[in-house]
Amino acid sequence: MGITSKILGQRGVKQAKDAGIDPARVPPGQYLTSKFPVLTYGRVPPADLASWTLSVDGAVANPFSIDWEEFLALEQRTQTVDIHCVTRWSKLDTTWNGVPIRTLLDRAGVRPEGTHVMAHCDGGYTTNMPIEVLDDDDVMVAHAYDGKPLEPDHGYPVRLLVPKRYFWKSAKFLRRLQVMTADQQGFWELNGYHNDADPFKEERTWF
Ligand SMILES: Nc1nc2c(c(=O)[nH]1)N[C@H]1C(S)=C(S)[C@@H](COP(=O)(O)O)O[C@H]1N2
Ligand SMILES: [Mo]
Repeated sequence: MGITSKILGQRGVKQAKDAGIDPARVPPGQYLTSKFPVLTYGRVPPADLASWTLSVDGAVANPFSIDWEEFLALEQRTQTVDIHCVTRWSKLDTTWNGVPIRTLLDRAGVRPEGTHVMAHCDGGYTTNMPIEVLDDDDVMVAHAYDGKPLEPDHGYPVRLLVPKRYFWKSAKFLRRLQVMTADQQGFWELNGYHNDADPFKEERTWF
């Protein structure tokens, strides 16, 4: 852990203690914020629900593509989770509505050789993760935050939500999940961010 992390890590822990929150919820080097900072590379892509589709393809038995109505007709869930950005802010108890990832993965039927996933977004952003990171209880494709549709800046109409990883893995403007038979790196992973991105292991960058 670097010196910056030591200082900032203490800040987050102190904030948690002062607020009566379990400091173990704050990963090393993070501070707590009640704001919701925006981090988008490039412009927010325009969204058109009439032509929008979400696809799951690649190493799956039943590749599919669903439109907005079909997406909303799937099993929905509400969950409250902590999120952690590599730029050092963490936000506790954020509440999201969306479709559990397992509903989508079960429908697609991931084949045994499917080991990794690339998330593709409107605007060209990508991010990768092992299938077992995606295939988790708390991962969802979210369309609402705090009971309201996602704001354009935060990924409207849908974003991936992967709470156990730094927030760059939570792809905004999500359009496609490509199941792959080997790992490939996404946008920030190619540009120096850590492939695994576990905030509690402080996997920020690979250099
Ligand atoms: N499509 C897309 N998704 C993205 C990004 C992006 O630039 N484009 N930025 C990532 C990064 S680096 C972070 S920290 C979070 C920020 O999400 P927020 O703007 O809702 O806080 O989105 C992630 N998902
Ligand atoms: Mo980020």
